[in-house]
Amino acid sequence: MRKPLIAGNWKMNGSLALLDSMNQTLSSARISSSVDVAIIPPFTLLMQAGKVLEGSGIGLGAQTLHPESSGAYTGEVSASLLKECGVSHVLVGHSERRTLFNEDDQAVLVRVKAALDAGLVPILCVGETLEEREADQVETVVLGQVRTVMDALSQEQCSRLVIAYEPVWAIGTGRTATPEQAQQVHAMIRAWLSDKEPALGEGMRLLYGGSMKADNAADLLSQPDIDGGLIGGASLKPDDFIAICHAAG
Ligand code: 3PY
Repeated sequence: MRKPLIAGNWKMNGSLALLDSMNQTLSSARISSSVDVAIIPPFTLLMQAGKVLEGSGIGLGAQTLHPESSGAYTGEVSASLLKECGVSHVLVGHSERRTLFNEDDQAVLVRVKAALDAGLVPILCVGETLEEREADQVETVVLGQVRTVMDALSQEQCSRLVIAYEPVWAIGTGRTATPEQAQQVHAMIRAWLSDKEPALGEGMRLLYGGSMKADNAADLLSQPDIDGGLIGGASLKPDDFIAICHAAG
């Protein structure tokens, strides 16, 4: 059985005040122990988040990392610096990083490797644009993104990854994939993983991301190959985020 993971990607949003209210809401929410929960705030909140969440069982994620462990990379943050804040997870290859910051598959791969080397759990984000979907290229694009990373890793490394399928056309647009559309792509990714190694297909958590909200979470999460969610806007509203966590468990 795969334990669902609900992770809230705050993007360039949030504040110390939101961190406090999220922490209070999460700690009084009685979230089932059968669900893993993580919040992914901006870099500047990580140190404080690490302190506030210590011992709570809530995971802490970062939104990206630099592949080198240290050096003259003004403005960048390495895996070891993230770990000092108490970070356990890191997003890699979010579509906003791929498009706005020109991170191609190779840039994604080196970041996944750096995260794994440091003992962080990379959440590898993959997904197609609307044009690619309309041109019938979902399989080529999504499996291409998965393959570039997975084929360059050992089986043990692959087993430490989480994959998030986030159709680009559903990110920040309010449009959501239907449960059937999402399930279809998740099943395709899982079939590819199983083909590579049955235990990988069986064990890997595949999250859905792209406008998952309190009112559509239950339907998406009830799909057999959807093992959680990477939540955008709704993760900034403590009550909505908790409702999604409850829907997962
Ligand atoms: C969204 O739902 O908008 C996301 O990008 C989650 O990462």
